[in-house]
Amino acid sequence: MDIIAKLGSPFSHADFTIGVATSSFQIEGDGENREKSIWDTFCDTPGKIADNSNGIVACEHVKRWESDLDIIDSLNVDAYRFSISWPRVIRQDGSVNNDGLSFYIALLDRLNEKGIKPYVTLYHWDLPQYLEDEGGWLNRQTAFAFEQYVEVVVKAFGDRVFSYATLNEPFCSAYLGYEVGIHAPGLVGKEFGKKAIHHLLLAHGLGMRVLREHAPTIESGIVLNFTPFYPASNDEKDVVATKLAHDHHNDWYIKPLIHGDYPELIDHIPDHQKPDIHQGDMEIISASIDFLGVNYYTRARVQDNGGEDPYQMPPAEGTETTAMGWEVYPQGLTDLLLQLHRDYELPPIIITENGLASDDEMTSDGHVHDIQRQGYLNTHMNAVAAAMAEGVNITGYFVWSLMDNFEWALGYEKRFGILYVDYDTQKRTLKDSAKYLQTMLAKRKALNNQG
Ligand code: IFM
Repeated sequence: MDIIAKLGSPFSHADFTIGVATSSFQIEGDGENREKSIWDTFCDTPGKIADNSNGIVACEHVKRWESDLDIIDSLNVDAYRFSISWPRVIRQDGSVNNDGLSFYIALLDRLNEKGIKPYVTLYHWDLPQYLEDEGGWLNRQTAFAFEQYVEVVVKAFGDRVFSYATLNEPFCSAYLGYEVGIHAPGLVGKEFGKKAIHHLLLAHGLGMRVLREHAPTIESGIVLNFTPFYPASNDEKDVVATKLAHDHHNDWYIKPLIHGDYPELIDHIPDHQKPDIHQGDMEIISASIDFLGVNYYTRARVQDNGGEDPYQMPPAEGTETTAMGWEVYPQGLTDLLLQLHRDYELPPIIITENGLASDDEMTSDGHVHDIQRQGYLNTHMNAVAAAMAEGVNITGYFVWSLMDNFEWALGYEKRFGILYVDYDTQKRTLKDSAKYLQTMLAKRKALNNQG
């Protein structure tokens, strides 16, 4: 039975928010009318993007936003989560790009007219290149530049926004971008990741201060991605390695926000890898948030590796995987939510991203039968409901993604959308998963109108 339509399921209640999500660089295009971001530079660097593509055109969302919003409306969702492009709003000389702001204001106004709640993310990885030229997230000043940018945006948007997230997945910005280098700006070195994350978290805290001052009635928080880790065997070494992976990849990001300190591990990492923590930083970072956004895709198994890199994560074998090679493991989402609930006293949780990439193809009669995605969404919504039944306070669920888009270092080869995008014509087609969601949400509306 489909979770949304099931009577008594938390997903059937009108006050549980169900939405779809995107981000600026991945869909907007219109690259000529904004400053360059670190992703433009990364795309221009040979060998960084699998299909040598870039975000200059992407899904032409800036051009097509009105028809895109009509499609969102037709899906019967409660909310649309999208991000603001910092380089579209603040120019290199520090002046405000009013055309950029106007684009978002028109989008927000239309969403409100349609009764779709706008969930705005202020930073989804597209740092202005002019800030990277000054050191990017390795430069403490970038956090203060973020604070100023947030003030401009929040004042301009007024009460049009339902929910603000400061950052999306700072793990990816810091670790993938500044430690292993597979994301922009592409730096490699253990000495960078933890310094970058400290400045990102500081930016979050400073951004929260601005939000509290200028948007005190709008719910505000942050979005983190998590991977639940499981030992690859019962061997004590694998169990220890699993805890280490959890500390590095999960706790390093949430503990400072909730407890105001980094995991104990910080005492054991070499000095040159440690973040530069100033007095008062941890108080700023750990100021209260109204919600925690949780992004979940898959789990990982961990094996002790003996050497300098103390653990490794063998690829999934013999289980269902997605086009990303990620294991389909809905139980991991329940386990993760229960673990977070046990380990921290948290504000309400919103599942801000969940979904999968599949090798979708359009049939000759114009359909996209993305069966795996339908199953994935249903089992993962059930996994959320299972955690709620155990007492975890979860108030919403967003599908990643509304439409196929630029999947970062993998370019346009991986399709995460519930809308199929033909990149030659920019035509959007509802995949079967979108129709499935649309029908379920229509039933839900009917159910709630009866009640
Ligand atoms: O496409 C990304 C998104 O930008 C951030 N979260 C994970 C998604 C899938 O990789």
